[in-house]
Amino acid sequence: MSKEFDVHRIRKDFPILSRSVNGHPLVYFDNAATSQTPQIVIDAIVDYYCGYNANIHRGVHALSQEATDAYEQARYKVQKHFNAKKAHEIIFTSGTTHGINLIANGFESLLQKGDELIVSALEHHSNIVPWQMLCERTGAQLRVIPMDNDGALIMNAYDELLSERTKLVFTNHVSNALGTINPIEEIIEKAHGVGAAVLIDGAQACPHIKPDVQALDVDFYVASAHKICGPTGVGVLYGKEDWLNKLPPYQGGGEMIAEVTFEKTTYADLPHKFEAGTPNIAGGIAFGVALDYMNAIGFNEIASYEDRLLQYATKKLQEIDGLIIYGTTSKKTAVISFNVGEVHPYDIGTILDKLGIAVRTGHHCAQPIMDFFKIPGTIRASFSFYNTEEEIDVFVNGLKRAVSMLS
Ligand code: C6P
Repeated sequence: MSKEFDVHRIRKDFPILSRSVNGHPLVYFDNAATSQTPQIVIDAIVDYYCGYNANIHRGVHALSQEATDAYEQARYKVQKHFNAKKAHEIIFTSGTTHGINLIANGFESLLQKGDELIVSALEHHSNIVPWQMLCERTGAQLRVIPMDNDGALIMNAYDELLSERTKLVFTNHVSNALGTINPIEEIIEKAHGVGAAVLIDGAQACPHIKPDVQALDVDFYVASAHKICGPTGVGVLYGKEDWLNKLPPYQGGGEMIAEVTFEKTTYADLPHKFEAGTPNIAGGIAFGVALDYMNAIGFNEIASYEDRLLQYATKKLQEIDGLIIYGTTSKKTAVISFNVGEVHPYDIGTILDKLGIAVRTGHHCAQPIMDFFKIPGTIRASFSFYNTEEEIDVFVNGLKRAVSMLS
């Protein structure tokens, strides 16, 4: 039975959506940068600090037990959401960037000169720079899967890059700058064919798609809670148990040890081996609540509603003279990156802001994509399930106004 998608009811869950900006009702189209937070998630954070704020895994007292239970319950929720086989394959991180750096650091001891790592041309800097740093330390080489003019990866070129020298392949599931959904099933299967491991950056996929890490057979999958209606400063690294056992810890400190003497330290079992220090306890608990919230709406319902917004906005934007959309594959999430004639994206973004409309302008931390299209940046409108067609009308009218002022 399909559930009714009532966007006006959903919007009431998000207190921020009723505010004004510069005298206009807020139109928030910067969801790819960070999503807004429903009251139920905000309440989970307040409840923690008001009711059972304590450090976890450490105290015998009641508050510590309650906080530990809630935090570990959140880990089960994340496990279930991503369909990980075991709860200890879920490592809480501070976000996608942290998860990628953790794995890049771990691979240092497994790589040698002449090994190759394959990255896609569609990456956010978070999934480029940590690997470049790793290559500098190990002498491994970074190879790049190119993209075409629609912003899709050229899979024949990927086939040619793969060899027995390939140790690791990493790509995003969805591009933040263009919205392209990458064929990660094929990428993973082919990488495994040459014995390479795969890390998928799910930062932009998880707001729209529910990934099944077992069905994907992916080795590592990373995401950030703040893009999935959760708080900032918390994220998830899923890793297959065998891989996580093979990799060394990332940071040393409290909680990640079994025994410490001045002569030798032994490490805790998973997941604690990768969770040194006091974590973002309220954040982890609230992340679990955010996943509950989104699952109650339903990811199929979210994806099909957002696709409707994408089609509506694309059609409306294409009516504007000189507007070029970057990222035109049929498989994309609700992200539209564009420019209008020679007008600088920043100038358009500034006028839209005066009208209460939030979009992102610039290179979106994906400079190689901008270099490919030979542009300094784009205007990026990214939609969420709580946006409406009426908001798209306001945005398109504002954009027309901005363009006529600037041309
Ligand atoms: N992209 C955007 O506006 P963190 O900052 O660690 O939560 O996420 C980093 C990151 C990694 N990969 C992808 C594909 C991303 O989109 C992001 C974050 C935001 O596009 C902020 S730069």
